Amino acid sequence: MPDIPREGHVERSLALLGEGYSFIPERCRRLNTDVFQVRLLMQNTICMSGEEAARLFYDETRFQRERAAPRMLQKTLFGRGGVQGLDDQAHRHRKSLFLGLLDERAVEHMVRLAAAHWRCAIGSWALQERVTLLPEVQAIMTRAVCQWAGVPLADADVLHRRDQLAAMIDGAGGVGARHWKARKARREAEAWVGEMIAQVRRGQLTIEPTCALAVVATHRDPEGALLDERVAAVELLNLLRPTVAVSRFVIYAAMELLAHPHWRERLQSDDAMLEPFAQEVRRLHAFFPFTAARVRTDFEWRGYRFPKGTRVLLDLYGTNRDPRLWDDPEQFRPERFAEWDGGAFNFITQGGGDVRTGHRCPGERLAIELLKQALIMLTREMSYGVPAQDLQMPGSRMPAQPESLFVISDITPRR
Ligand code: MYR
Repeated sequence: MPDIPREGHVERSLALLGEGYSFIPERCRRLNTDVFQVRLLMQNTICMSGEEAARLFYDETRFQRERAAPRMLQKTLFGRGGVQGLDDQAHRHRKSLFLGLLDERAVEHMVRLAAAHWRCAIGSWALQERVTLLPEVQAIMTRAVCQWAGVPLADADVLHRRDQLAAMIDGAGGVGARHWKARKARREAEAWVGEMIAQVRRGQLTIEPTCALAVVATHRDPEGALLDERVAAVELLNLLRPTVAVSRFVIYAAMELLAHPHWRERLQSDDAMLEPFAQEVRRLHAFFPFTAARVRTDFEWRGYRFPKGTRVLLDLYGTNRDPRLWDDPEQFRPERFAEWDGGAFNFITQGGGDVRTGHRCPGERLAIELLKQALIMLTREMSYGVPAQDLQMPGSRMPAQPESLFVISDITPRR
């Protein structure tokens, strides 16, 4: 049996951090393959890209999530004991907690809350010469998701909590100061929401029993036990943090509106194109570059052997730009979504497969709706200028962001 193509035996973690989003797709192109192996984080690691690779990756008889996430991501982005690292029945049970909380009504509710916070923010931006959009939108999302979740958040604390939630995302792909800031943010945020969970359980915090804070605090595992307080904190943060992460899609959307002014005009009145525009933003800007699993038992795929225990990375970013799946993949063309087949494995910004049973992100619909609503705000409810600034987004920077964080000026509410 041939060996999976390999790029030497030398440790490549620094190359991964240096090359960022292009690390997997560029090697697939160079080695002319959908699968290759490389040494990362001192372990032999299999990297895969493309629709068929995604289909394989989400086959739970072949892959598990336990011990899949690198430690640096556990300490920053994910925490320990959360839904991302569970398998089988334990995963399905925990996942049902998220699916129940993020149903259609919940999405509508969060979008309504976000709209109200957008309107307040636009009013206050009008009084300033310039504002930096990424942290501003992160503040809007922080307010909206905390209100939705029943998490008490005083006005005076909004920026502090926003910065903590944003740091866990920002530091996930960083080393040095960014990484340490993210670890500190996670420790502090877990303590913050952990204390709230304890208060709910002791009956010291009276909240709506259906809100996310109460539901997570009282959730029981399949054996009927309450979640460990720290694990409950990790899961509550799994609702708060990714909602704040949607702010990045908003910034990428603002950049695409700037690059394609005819779309700004079109979205002012064409409701039907909000979703295709949002989807095209998410396709091109999959800011979580890859996701990880481990081989559950030895198996063979395309004549290659996948040994049990090997870490496998699935290329989310490159699959979304695969020329076998997308015409002119580098072009921003929302119309392509009129013809998209809705495939579960060819557009995998937030994972692939079936959201109800597998590891696809349960907040994907929420992300799309929050992004559509942000597009309404940016195109219909305000006008603004974009002063000269450095809008470059180096592909080596994970998660991606424009250098300037997108500054806008001359903001006028239009409602
Ligand atoms: C969330 O779970 O909060 C949403 C996704 C956030 C994505 C953050 C992307 C970080 C880049 C990770 C690079 C990994 C390098 C080893």
